[in-house]
Amino acid sequence: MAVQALIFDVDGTLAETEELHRRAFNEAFAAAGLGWNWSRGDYRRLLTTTGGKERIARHVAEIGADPARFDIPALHRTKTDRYTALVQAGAIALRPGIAALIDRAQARGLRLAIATTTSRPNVDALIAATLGQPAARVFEVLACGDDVPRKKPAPDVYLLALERLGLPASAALAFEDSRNGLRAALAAGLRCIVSPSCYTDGEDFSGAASVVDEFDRLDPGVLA
Ligand code: XBP
Ligand code: MG
Repeated sequence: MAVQALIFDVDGTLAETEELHRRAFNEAFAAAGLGWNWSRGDYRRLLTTTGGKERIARHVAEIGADPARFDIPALHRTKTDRYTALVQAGAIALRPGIAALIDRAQARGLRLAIATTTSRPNVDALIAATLGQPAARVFEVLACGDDVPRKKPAPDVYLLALERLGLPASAALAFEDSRNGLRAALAAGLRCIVSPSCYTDGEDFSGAASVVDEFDRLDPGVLA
């Protein structure tokens, strides 16, 4: 079936956002007086747990602390506020080829969707800061982390995006940066193009329709 919709992951795919997330986590931890500071090495390991709240909970378990001592949702709200402020201050740009790919898709009348583990405010801030318009005006469907019971690598967020598009998986193409994201897309029955990001290079992308260094290196026929 011809491609009718493109479904994009956000973090690491639309933009190299994870360093900014890491900075926002550390600023939230400092503001709470927790003395935690995630290094790049810590974060690469913790990123295999998708979802910021789940990632904090994993850290609490790893340091052997009592989870009851922490208000993780409140800590994550502080982090999200810091992250969106950093994005709104212009700290991030789209990855090479992403804006052109969105333009090409729109010119061809393809429908656009988001399927992400991140929080909705983060998507709104990123698209407003990089494309200068509300995310809901660029993407017909926005399926985000808290919209589904199970985060990636579970297929839930991609299945929700397909349901809201009213399309079968065979009519859409997914774009991802991580093995967890690829697994989620494949489990939803989607073909998936992968471009590794700074925290996912070296992961196993078996099953990807193709793996490219950057999305500006895509075969023009990929939207056929
Ligand atoms: C990547 C994630 C998110 C972000 C942090 O999402 O796993 O958890 O790291 O965002 P994507 P939150 O599916 O877009 O690659 O703190 O809002 O979870
Ligand atoms: Mg990602």
